[in-house]
Parts: sequence; C-alpha cells; structure tokens
Amino acid sequence: MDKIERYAEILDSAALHARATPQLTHTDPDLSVADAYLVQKLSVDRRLSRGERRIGVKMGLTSRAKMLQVGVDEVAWGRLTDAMLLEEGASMSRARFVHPRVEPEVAFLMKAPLSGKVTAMEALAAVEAIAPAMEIIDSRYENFKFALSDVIADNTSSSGLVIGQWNDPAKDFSNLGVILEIDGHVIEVGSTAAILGHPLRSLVAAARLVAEGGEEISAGDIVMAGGITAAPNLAPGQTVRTTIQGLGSVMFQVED
Ligand code: OOG
Ligand code: MG
Repeated sequence: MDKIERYAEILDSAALHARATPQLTHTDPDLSVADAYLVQKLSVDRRLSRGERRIGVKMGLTSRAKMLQVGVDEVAWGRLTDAMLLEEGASMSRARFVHPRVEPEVAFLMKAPLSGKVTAMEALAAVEAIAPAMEIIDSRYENFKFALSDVIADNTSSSGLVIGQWNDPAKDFSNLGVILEIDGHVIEVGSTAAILGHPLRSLVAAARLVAEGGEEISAGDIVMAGGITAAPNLAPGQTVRTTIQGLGSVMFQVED
C-alpha cells in the first residue's frame, strides 16, 4: 500500500470511529498540498464505496477569523457527502465526533456547472439559491491542530452541515449581518463580507480549485462558502442557531 492510501485509511478510520490521530506532518513534514488532496480524494472515496453520496463541496479558511483561529492562512476545499447533512432543527450526536466545532456559513445551491476560471458574474449566474447554513467541523487530528497539508488530507475537517431556507440569489448578500447563538446567548457576530470580502469570491475560488483537482461543481451541488467567525466548541445539551440578516435562521441541537 502506498503512503497516500495508507494516510487515507488512517483518516477515514479516525472519522469513522471518532478517534483522534497524530498529524501526518509530524512524521511526514514534506507532505505536499498536491499529495494531501490525493489523500482527501481517496479517503472520501472510501466513504462513497460504503454507500455515501457526493452532494457538493465546501470551502475552508476563507475568512480572517478562521485563519487566525487555526493558524493556516490559505483557502482550501473539501468534499461533502449526504451522510454529513443534518436536517434543519435536528439533533446531532456528540459521541460521533472527536471534538466538534460549529461555524456560521452561507450555502449556495447550484443550477448549472461551474469549472475553472470564472468571473463573479458567471458564478452568480450558476446559483439557484443561497441559504444561511452552519458547518460542523471536526478535525481528526489530536488537539484540533494541523498544518495546511494535514487539514487538506483530512477533508478540511468537514463532518456535518445544516442548511436553512433557500433564498433568491438576486438579493445583495455581500454584507449581511450574522449572529451565532448558543442557548440563546450571542457567541459570535460577523458579516457575510468576512468571506473573502464577498461570498461569491469563495464560489469563484471553489470553481478554480475544484477544477485543479480534476473535478467540477455540478448542477444540484451544494457549495459551502466558508466560516464567517471563529468556530466555538460544541457540547451536549446545546441549541445552536445562526441568523443571517434577510436570509433567515438555521438551528440544530447537540445531544450525547
Ligand atoms: C479547517 C476547516 C475550515 C472554514 O469554513 O473555514 C473551514 C478547520 O478549521 O478545522 O471549514
Ligand atoms: Mg467551514
């Protein structure tokens, strides 16, 4: 088995059993970003071969708040499957995760494919709808610590997503107020502008990066634009809600 396959198996199994694993770069400091994306693809392929279905892609590290929180300052993308999707208002089981955190995000629903170098106008024309959303991230690495190649190999920590109501993308969503509440307390506030200045820029970057990986964003795909604020830890018993000005709100609960 070559090292790419071995790493993919380690990360897939860490996610499956909710057990943290040491950073790959601790023993392989030269692990390249290109190889890390191969590990990500193979590890998600393992999920697909167990019956999970691809539903889209996510962007990560598209805001300064996130870059500062984890100490990695380059945008990266990951793959989403149907097993990660949580119904709006539903409960997630804390036990299925290593050390989950939540981030307020914007989700795009695509009505046309998008691939390679596109303009913001072209990206917008391919969007069917936008929604307030949250991503549950759960690094498979010990202490939630990683370098760029580690986090890319680990499918950019993706482990869950919740999507609120879909809105017409014709409305201006460049700078909408965002509030993340846990149990009714405001934990983080921000603006959709935190996502690369405009969430559409994240979609433009997604089209390019996904194409570099030999794939494309397809009609029907969900694209998560990236966390708007720092991501707080989740604990059993919490009710978590994100509200985006003019787009509505989205919530879920955490159980044991
Ligand atoms: C990396 C994933 C970051 C985002 O939205 O910025 C991410 C992490 O923080 O674990 O999903
Ligand atoms: Mg995210």
